[in-house]
Amino acid sequence: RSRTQHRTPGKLVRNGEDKKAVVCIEGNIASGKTTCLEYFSKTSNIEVLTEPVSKWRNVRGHNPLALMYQDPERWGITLQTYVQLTMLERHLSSIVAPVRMMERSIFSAKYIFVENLFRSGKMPEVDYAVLSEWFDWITANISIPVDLIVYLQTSPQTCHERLKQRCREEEKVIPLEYLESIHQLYEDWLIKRTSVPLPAPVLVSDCSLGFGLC
Ligand code: DCP
Repeated sequence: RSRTQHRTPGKLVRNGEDKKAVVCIEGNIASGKTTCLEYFSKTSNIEVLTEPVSKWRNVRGHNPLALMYQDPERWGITLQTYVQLTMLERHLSSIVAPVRMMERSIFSAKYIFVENLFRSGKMPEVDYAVLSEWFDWITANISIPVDLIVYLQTSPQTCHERLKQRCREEEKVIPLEYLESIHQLYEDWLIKRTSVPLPAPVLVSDCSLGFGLC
């Protein structure tokens, strides 16, 4: 097999001269992740993977993202199962540049979004248990290398303003309280570090006034 073919994350990635770095950009909905990644996509030696949100809006003609916002109790597991699959695909895809920057991760999908649905009473316990079993199996059996987490720390109010401006159809129903819950879970995970394990060191970027590099 050629070098590029057997670039299985967690194997060659860790191998001396061929080591490649994986950076996950994390942050609330509309915190500026896409703007951040667009900046880096113009530089050389960095490959950028944006979130597979277009897939979440159209899987064989269905829109699980919209369904989840309409009725989270019924469709939360549907969306999050698909998110978990598409994020895993991203993590395991061949890395072509010395540095990979990717939007979010399989970790925040579970630790932030699934957790939020469950804690807010919008996901039945059995759905949460099944998703947790899947997540635990994946992370125990598949190497998912992450070298750095960059946390775009933004106030929920700022995210809400940006959300209203960008007007994505599915997201019109998102209230400020939803963004506050997501924010709190991110803070517990990446700042207070009181909740779940950290897969990598964290770099915090204050993005309340916009993305700093612009
Ligand atoms: N989403 C979800 N569950 C996940 C991941 C995302 O319900 N596990 C939802 C939240 C948003 C949509 O998917 O409604 C898109 O997610 P992002 O916030 O990650 O993407 P944005 O485009 O909003 O990011 P940004 O504005 O920071 O670039």
